[in-house]
Amino acid sequence: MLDNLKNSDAVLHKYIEEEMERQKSGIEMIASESFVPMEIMEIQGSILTNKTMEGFPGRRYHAGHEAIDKIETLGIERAKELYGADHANIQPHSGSQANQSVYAALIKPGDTILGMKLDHGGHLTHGSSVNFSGKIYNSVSYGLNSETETIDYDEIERLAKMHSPKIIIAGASSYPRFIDYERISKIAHEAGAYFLVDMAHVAGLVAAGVHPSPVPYADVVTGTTTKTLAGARGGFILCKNELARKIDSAVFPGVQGSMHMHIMGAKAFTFKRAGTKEYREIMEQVVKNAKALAKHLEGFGFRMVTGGTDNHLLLVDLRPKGLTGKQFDLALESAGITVNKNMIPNDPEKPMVTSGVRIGVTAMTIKGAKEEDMAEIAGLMNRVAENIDNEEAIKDVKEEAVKISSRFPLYKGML
Ligand code: DSN
Repeated sequence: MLDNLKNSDAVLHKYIEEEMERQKSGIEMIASESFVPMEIMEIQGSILTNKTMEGFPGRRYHAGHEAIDKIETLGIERAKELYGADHANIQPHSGSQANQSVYAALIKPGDTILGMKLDHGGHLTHGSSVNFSGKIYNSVSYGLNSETETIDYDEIERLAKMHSPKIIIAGASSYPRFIDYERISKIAHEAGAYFLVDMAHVAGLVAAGVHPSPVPYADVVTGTTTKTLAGARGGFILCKNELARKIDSAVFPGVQGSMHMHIMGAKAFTFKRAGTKEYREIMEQVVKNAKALAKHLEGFGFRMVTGGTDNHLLLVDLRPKGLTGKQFDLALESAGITVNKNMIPNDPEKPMVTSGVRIGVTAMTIKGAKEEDMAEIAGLMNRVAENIDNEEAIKDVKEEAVKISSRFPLYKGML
């Protein structure tokens, strides 16, 4: 791998090797990460990267589009079939640009949007004040019920009546439960708002049928092919036929210029793979593993926000263990286990400290980990929590983590 680079840029090659070593030997549990199949790396590293193309199949601005049109059409048709959607746009470079395009298509600067608070599990692009979505639009936010720690649907209804938003957004980056799309859809439509679901985190689970689909209820659904879909690094948009032209022209020329053809090819493959039995079984195992990890961590005295999980991630309250997210995330990293510190609902700590961590199981499940491996990983996490300042103990945990990881080779033949 990377033999040409090794000869022409040894410094960069070394850094990539370092990262490969980390991915090989560590236990990866960042909830937005996964390991892609070799086909994705082949396509993303293919000659498709050489082609510049704008527009849509049949409406192009550059010559030489015959194969490109076929690839984009293939990806669109596969995305539509996988999710049962009327229309798909697979050009967005990321989930954020997909969301930006939806706002550009449906509303005007200054209009009101209603999304989930970032510190309750939402996303930057759902109206955060530090993001374009909170600067260009008038952003109102809903949160979680303080007792159940699940989405406060009554609050969404109250805020929708009070503020008459033009778009209501559902979807989250650190919410471990199913979302009642049907209920929010009713609230949105009664308020005269569009209903946008950003399913980036759960797109793979939805494709596999192990998570409810928002497609029947939402006017527009955005997603990424990156996270649980475990494929190309980019975004996509699904919508009803009547919004198709608005969405397409918001993506191009509204928000983006030329497409990333190597990524688009990889998206076409991602949507095909996500329809297979093999992929469905991996997603089923993802959910089993997340539930198993939650149960074992609870056994060690960690508190699961919402009491557990329905999807690929856990949000863990570390206060019963006397730790902050920052302390635990750093100590776990030293022990070869990668998670991220994360705000929990009504977190007393600052965002750079936090009282929690978010743990995802997609990446390790794709490598082949099962429930019994989750039990071992929970045990290692607890040893780190109990020995937070003990370098020797953390070194011992790292040795165990490397042993677990070595049972699940990253890519056959590459390592
Ligand atoms: N939203 C970020 C995350 O969930 O980690 C990146 O997708």
